[in-house]
Amino acid sequence: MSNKKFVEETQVFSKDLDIDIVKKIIAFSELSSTNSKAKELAQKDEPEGTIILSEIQKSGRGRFDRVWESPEGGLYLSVILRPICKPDKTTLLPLVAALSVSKTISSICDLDVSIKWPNDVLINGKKTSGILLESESKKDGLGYVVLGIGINLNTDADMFSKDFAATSIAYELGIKLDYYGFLKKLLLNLDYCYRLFKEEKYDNILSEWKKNSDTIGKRVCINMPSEKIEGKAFDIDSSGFLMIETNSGERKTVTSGDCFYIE
Ligand code: BT5
Repeated sequence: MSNKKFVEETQVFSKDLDIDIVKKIIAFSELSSTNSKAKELAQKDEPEGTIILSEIQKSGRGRFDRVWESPEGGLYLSVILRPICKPDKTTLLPLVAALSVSKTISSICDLDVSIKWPNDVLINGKKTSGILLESESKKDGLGYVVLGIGINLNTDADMFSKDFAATSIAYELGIKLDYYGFLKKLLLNLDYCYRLFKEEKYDNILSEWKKNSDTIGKRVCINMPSEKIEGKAFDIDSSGFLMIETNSGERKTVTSGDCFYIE
């Protein structure tokens, strides 16, 4: 797929798509970042359900302003959401996205798929997908959330730099997958998981997340900008934060950071 063809094919794909969460898909052959474009549009009152899709990204972003490598073959999208919920519940939205990705991959193959807290989706222990949530709240509480999802779908494994353990679904499976077939399944899962969120079925989200994750029960090291915590991950709380029992038996709740398994 390249350039104009991608935009046209996406228009054809989205024409008869009947999925609640998808109000409109705006496709680009190239963007700096789908999250940046989605934020720009959200600030101009673009409604919930607008999805920005790009064939490649020139400056894809991860958390803490890190780079998300976004070559051809990957799936890069950002969804504009305007959730009506208590602000402290928006921390569950990255889990909603990771759960949707994990369910989608698991539904099409028999690979070892797992979510590593907070929202990395791994295949055979290597990172295949990442989630970036960016939001703006207003005094009246009605802001926006941009949920960015990057998935290494058909990306050639040699496209990634060697500094981190990445893989793609196609590499692990040994075959390339139909881009739009996968996208449709992903949007259906996102629709299902976001509906749970809108219906305040937070416990269902948390329990499904736990079923799809292998972090709980593991010994972990969490790197945060100002400190490092080591211990056993024993649960996630109602906000999706990781609960850890440190080596000295102290219980701590971690809101964000990078998680490494140490066993
Ligand atoms: C993430 O950040 O994992 C969030 C990535 C979100 C990307 C999507 S794509 C659509 C939307 N538009 C954007 O601009 N972003 C979102 P984080 O947990 O900080 O992980 C970043 C780290 O993952 C990097 O520092 C690398 O170590 C590694 N990495 C970078 N590119 C990767 C890739 N394609 N596959 C696997 N790992 C990667």
